[in-house]
Amino acid sequence: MAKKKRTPQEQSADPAAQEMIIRAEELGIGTAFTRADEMPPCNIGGAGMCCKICGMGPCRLTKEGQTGVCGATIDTIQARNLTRAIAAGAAAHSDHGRDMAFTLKAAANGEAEGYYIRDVAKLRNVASYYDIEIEGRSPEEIADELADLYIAQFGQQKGEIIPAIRAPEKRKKIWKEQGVWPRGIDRETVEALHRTHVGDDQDAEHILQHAVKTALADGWGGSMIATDVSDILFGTPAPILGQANLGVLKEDMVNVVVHGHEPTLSQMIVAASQDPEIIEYAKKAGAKGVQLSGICCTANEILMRQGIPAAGNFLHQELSILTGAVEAMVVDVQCIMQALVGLAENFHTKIITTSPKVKIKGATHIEFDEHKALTIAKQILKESIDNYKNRGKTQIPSDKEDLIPGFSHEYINYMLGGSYRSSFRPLNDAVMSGRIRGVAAIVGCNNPRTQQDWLHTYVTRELLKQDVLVVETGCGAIASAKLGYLLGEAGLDKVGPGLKEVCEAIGIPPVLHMGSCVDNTRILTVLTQVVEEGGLGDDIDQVPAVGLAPEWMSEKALAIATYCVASGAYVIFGGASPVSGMPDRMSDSDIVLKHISEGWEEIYGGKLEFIPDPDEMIKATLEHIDKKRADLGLPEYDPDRFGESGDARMLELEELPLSERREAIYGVAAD
Ligand code: SF4
Ligand code: MSK
Repeated sequence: MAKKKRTPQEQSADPAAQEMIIRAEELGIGTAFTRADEMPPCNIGGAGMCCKICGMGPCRLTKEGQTGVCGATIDTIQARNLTRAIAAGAAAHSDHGRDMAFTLKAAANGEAEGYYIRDVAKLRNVASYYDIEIEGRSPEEIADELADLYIAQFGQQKGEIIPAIRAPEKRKKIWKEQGVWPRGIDRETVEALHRTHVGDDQDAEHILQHAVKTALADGWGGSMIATDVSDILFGTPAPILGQANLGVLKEDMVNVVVHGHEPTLSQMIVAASQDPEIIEYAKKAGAKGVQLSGICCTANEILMRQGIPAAGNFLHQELSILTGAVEAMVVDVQCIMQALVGLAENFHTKIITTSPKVKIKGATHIEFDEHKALTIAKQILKESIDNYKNRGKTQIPSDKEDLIPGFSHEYINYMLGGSYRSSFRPLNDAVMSGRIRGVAAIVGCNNPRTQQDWLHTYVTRELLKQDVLVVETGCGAIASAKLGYLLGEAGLDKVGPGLKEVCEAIGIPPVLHMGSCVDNTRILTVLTQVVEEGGLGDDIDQVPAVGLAPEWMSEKALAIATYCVASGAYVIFGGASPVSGMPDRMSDSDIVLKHISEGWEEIYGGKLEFIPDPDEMIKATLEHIDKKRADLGLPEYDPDRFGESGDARMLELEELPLSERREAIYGVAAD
């Protein structure tokens, strides 16, 4: 089959990315976009039909009724492959959560340089979930006990992980009945690997039941711990002005790009970059200062708390180096391409690895240690500044957009009712009246096999027109930011009439940026609070809401999807299904596909489907939302009922002569 080379416009919807893809081509440098074109995906492995878990294989099951050397059937192999991917994703999130809990412990005991309990209110709130005594105790005492409790969740052997008590009552009952309430975070991940070893669990549905348990250990365990502790140590996000895209890089400053996921070091680099000693050091090197920016979810962590600009999402990691203006890219864990080191050799950029878990051959390793974090952050910045003199020819795209990130569930609660009446009531009421048709969480990665950002932003745009309120996290949120959907009123001309009224009344953008990919737990919390508020059912599966990941690529995305489904959500992924099989050749290959959709829906009320066509994705989303509305007895969605109130109506009325205004408002002519 001839390889198809796409144009830069086909590879990315983002003009800044297109500019850098052209530059790469001119310089003869390959990127993920060109590598994706040169290497079509393997249609056997891609469809989940290859098993390589033992030395008798790899076994590729491409014929009807064929089994592996050991006799494993296609459904066993697909279930094992999917479960292993979910376990890897859950491990990545949860190990991040574990490190955050250790940092909290160190901060509580004064052993972590530069860290302290920044958000005492969140600490007290979280501690009170678990009946940790808060009255009369210092924040450090409470944090120390909370850290111990959280650290214990990872190695717990029996019982139930404790953060999951925050789920709705009905949901917890389902988990207990199904035996999927995780016992300990590490235990479920280890058991997932054990069960999928050669010669172990060989009943697809039974394997997938454990996949659910492992994913729940992530969503209601490791990830939830990561989000809680990040907020306690660095502050719960609230709206703040930021910017996104490669145009945030500065010609006259030392550009340091932080990339990965963990906020621990990046937060310290933020602090160090504002230190007079570092600014002075940069000036001596001939720069105006240090311009910090982020890629991927490290970007989201510092964007939503300090307003530090995001240079871009997953596929911007190579493109930012192609500007020639990046002195150092500092990486921690997850979603870091090995290609960065080879690419950086064409420029002066230093790739600095910092995690004890991640080294890349050819990169500079400066290991992070939370006990001397500020010292290490300054060392990294000084090395970056020293590299400024080596900068060659640069080309920084001018594209950048303003955005307002920082919609934590705490802030959403507050914004709907203010300090004294904070509640989800106005949101529930807006959904119940039909002003908001439903809610879509559009999350996840970029994938160079699709046009970067296009699928994500197309689905977002079309759902907004249908009065669907959109919440976003991860690289998807940065995609929307780059298109200007996350900026208050700027996006309101693109949304349906009812949603517009709500956004105008509350003063919010129609797309709410809720954080990094580990922060999808904030969406679980919002859904739980919506249920607790009343009027939209008594469990998450009754809420008119859908989760979408149009451009997913990571194993973490599969873990997120699975814990959302087990929490009651309908989740739609774009792109290729990792368990699709080849239906034209294998009639029995859809057992796993059916189980994660119809099977899980029967058990958990949520289902996971892979729908590559964006219009079909939108159709399925709206049908699901409308069905949930009908099941709740809510009025059928009707866009014509709204749009005649709010700011837009006020502006129209102001245009009228005074004599006509009264009639327009009250239907009664002026005397
Ligand atoms: Fe083949 Fe079975 Fe080994 Fe898998 S476990 S590689 S199907 S022999
Ligand atoms: S970084 S997991 S590409 S969202 Fe969280 Fe982005 Fe996906 Fe990585």
